[in-house]
Amino acid sequence: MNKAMLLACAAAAGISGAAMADTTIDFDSLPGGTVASDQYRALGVVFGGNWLVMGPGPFTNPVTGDNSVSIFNPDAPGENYLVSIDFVIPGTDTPAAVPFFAFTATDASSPNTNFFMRAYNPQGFEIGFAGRLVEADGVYNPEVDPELIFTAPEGQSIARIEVTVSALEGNRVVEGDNFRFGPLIVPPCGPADVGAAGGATGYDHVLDNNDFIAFINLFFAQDPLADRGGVGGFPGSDGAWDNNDFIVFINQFFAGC
Ligand SMILES: [Ca+2]
Ligand SMILES: [Ca+2]
Ligand SMILES: [Ca+2]
Ligand SMILES: [Ca+2]
Repeated sequence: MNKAMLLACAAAAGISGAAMADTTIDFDSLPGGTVASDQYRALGVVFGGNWLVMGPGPFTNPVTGDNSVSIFNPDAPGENYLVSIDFVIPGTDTPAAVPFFAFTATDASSPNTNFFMRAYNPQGFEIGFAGRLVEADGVYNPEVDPELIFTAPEGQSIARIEVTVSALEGNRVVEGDNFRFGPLIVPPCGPADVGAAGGATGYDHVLDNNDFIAFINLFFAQDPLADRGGVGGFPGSDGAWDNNDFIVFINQFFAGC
């Protein structure tokens, strides 16, 4: 391969990397000893449970920078433990979702500690997981500490992650670094969320007048999205656009998110 082709390949790789628009939380901006919780809301992430920032120090195993994060039960390190991650629209309480996440577990207190990250969609259903057994060698070694990556199946997204640390014996502590995810999207607020600002067709995780305007437009355009009711006002499409569709839409609207 000649030099021009190499440069072209490098440029193409750079473009595809940038297009992913992912975000990495490296825990390096928080002092060691801090529990990560709400500090990354501006990035769209809220940590739940004991995500204890570690470092800098000789017994810390970060992937990048000086800091890592450890997960364990602060009251009983010898017990199995569960923590969580919820995605939000940056700086708000509005739920959000992502198509993928990644995290690198770098060390454990006990050999063969089970580390699992389970992904839940905006409706609360588990859609998959990433996990592995983590050794207790006391070092970060990329050859044995690969980045764990989970990508949502086609048509799905990840709103919440539950992380478990478990082992047969010894302390249940897993250390890791670089929580990576993206890009954040706003999931619909239930089936009635068919409108956004200005009455435009779409969704914005808010149920308001815009959804009525958008629904009425969809109805008169005989859009399949508006055919959601049949005889008797029961949910389901019947190939007719009539009063039954309004009954179902109004019920869905008042049912909320
Ligand atoms: Ca770090
Ligand atoms: Ca390791
Ligand atoms: Ca809406
Ligand atoms: Ca109908």
